[in-house]
Amino acid sequence: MASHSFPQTAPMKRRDLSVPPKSVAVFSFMQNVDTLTILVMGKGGVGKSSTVNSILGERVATVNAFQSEGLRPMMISRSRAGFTLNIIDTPGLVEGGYVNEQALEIIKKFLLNKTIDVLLYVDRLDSYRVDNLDRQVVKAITDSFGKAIWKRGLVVLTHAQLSPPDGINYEEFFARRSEALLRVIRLGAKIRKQEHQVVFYFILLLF
Ligand SMILES: Nc1nc2c(ncn2[C@@H]2O[C@H](COP(=O)(O)OP(=O)(O)OP(=O)(O)O)[C@@H](O)[C@H]2O)c(=O)[nH]1
Ligand SMILES: [Mg+2]
Repeated sequence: MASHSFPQTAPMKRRDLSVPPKSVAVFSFMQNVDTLTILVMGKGGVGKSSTVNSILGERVATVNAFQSEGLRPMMISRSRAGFTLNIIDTPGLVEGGYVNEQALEIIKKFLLNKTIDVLLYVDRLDSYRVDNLDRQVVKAITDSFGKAIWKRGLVVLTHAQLSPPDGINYEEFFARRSEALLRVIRLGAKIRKQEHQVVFYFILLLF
């Protein structure tokens, strides 16, 4: 499949919280394609499977509040009107404070012979810090799949219905959190600032 260039997507404003998750148009910028394969990755428990379910509007991926959901990636395919959407849910890349190399290896094997059109990198909006582990996760993804994967990258922020702390308003909290995440992605993937428009925002609204 040919590569696609994505227009910059503006972060949603607070008032858009009423938009039901299913109606978030992930694919509106894709034209003249009959298949789209989305890879969903991120740390453990950040809401990857919930994101998959939310995009499809079905409960296909197992969501678990209290434990990780095993190491098997899962591809779900849906076809309609000649268009096929494949979404690959993957195990968490960080468990117990470490990058899970075994999970990465399993994902790599699973992706052999598959073309990835979009990487959804999932993290929580309601976290206040980024740390070295975030950088290591991004580095691990980059080392495994190549820097070019980030050209197809969208950052998904879950747990988006929060009240920011310390009197910070929602827009500012969103801007600071997403800038911190983008910085760590740039660092981990060794993307120069001038190149950084290869990473686009996409906010997923759940609950
Ligand atoms: N409030 C809230 N809860 C969420 C959101 N997204 C996920 N959750 C909850 O967070 C928990 C973990 O979600 P999962 O979708 O299983 O996370 P995951 O990244 O797939 O987890 P692993 O596969 O174990 O790495 C579940 O209890 C979800 O219901 C969100 O946007 N808001
Ligand atoms: Mg999961």
